[in-house]
Amino acid sequence: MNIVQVDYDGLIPNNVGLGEDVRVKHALEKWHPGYINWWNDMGPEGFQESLVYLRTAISVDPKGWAKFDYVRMPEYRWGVLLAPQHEGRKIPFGMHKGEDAWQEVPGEYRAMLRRLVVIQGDTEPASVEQQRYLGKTAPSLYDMRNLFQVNVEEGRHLWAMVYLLQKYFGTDGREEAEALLQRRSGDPDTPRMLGAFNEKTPDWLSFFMFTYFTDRDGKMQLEALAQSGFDPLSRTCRFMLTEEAHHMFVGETGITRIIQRTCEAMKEAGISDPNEIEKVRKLGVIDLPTIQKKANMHFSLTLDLFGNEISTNAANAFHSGLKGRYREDRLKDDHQLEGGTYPVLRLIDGKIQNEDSPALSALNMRLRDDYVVDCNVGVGRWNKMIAEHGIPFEIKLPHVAFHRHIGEFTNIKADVSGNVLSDAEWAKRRGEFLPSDGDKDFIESLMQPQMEPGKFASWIAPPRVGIDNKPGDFEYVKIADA
Ligand code: BYC
Ligand code: FE
Ligand code: FE
Repeated sequence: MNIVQVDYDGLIPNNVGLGEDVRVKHALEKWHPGYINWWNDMGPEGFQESLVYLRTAISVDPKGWAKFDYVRMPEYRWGVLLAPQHEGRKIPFGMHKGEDAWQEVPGEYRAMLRRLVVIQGDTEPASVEQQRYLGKTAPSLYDMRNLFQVNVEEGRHLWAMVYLLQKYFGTDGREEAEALLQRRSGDPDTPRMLGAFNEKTPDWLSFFMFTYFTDRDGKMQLEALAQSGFDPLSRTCRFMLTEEAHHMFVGETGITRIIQRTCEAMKEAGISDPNEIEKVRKLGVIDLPTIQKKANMHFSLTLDLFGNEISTNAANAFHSGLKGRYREDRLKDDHQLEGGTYPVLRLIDGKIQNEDSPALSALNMRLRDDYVVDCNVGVGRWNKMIAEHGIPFEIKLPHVAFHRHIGEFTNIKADVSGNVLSDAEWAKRRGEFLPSDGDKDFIESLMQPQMEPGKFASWIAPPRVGIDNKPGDFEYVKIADA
């Protein structure tokens, strides 16, 4: 292991020896003002002057890498932090398996590698842009702080990718780094690269669904890139994953707390039928069927982020040693997949059925399957919470053919169980599966800010424990007058 020490003296905290790397240091210092401008324009609106109780990465030691303190977000110390290098690391998969991991960009794969880094980098600021208005409707200071924590860390993830571009990709890397600050989520002329990152995150239920489902795609993709034979990419993703865990914690516990509040309110009011939607809504909580519809929406949008089920890009990225499988290092096979097959759900003669496909071409599908398994863990916990309140309702992830815009099922309409519907049936039943205008209006009506320390909006239960073990009435954000 080397360079674990983080240098905190310069403009850019880092453990990559920027002090001695004058070229990259200058390139990043030149990029920095544009980043701050982007943050001020597109980051959390209305709270840039407020003091937020944030964790900042100050080390890459898994046991104690963060410190908590009040910070104004624009003054957050975004740093470049790589997990420690493993001496003698080998490329773990693909045609170069067993060769020394690359410390420089392998020339023949330069374009492919740059594309992966740029796509990863693009999602990070996109999510900040999507979430920029949510501070104004935060259900508590605790939740507001968590939102801002996620936002500054996504900002740091952008730094992580920009470092790779500036250090390893010369002029075109510099241009890509610039372009990452120019694209805007949802902009018709200069949109972000992947579909889900151009959608709106209009309310806090969406925010928690996004951090549960979409940040989890982040986890899966980062896990796959952490296996990369290009060692700097592997190391940067490994460290990003330690931050990512908190994002999914925010999502999972956020939904749990919403469900808890709904169930408690139903019980107090003596309502046991989850379909008594109007009665439940009168209690100022979100009915379970609406939570299900939001889950359907965010799950299906996120599945699109895995790309096509059958993908030559994915095969090439694996074959050349750039992007591995989920936890490649724990899998027991030849790590080359030349002859193997993998079952892929496809649309064959209008029917959804499994077909064995060459394993290399099916890697997007495989990662997506691993993702669905991971998603179901939290769903199980939500259902346990519902069952404990004696309410007959289960949250279920919709079928993977439901509401898709990328891949095999783009051109069909399926219901949440995977039955193919005619366009007319779909149009009639859409509101059963996805939030209707009425549902959206109702949720919006609940989005009243609660900014008193220790208080929570009507529709969400307090967390079990505070951040950094702070007491319930801790002032996580000291709101500055606008
Ligand atoms: N939207 O061969 P295919 C995160 C394009 S999230 C638009 O199947 P591939 C985060 C595709 O680009 C993780 N276009 O694609 C979460 C290709 O276009 P070209 C982000 C799409 O490459 C929350 C064409 O369709 N990281 O970190 O196998 C908050 C053919 O497709 C989409 C990564 O994704 C789409 N959804 O798979 C903050 C890792 N899907 O090149 C952050 C890096 C496909 O032919 N990315 N297309 O013009 C990759 O590994 C892959 O690019 C993808 C796509 C998995 C995304
Ligand atoms: Fe991220
Ligand atoms: Fe994240």
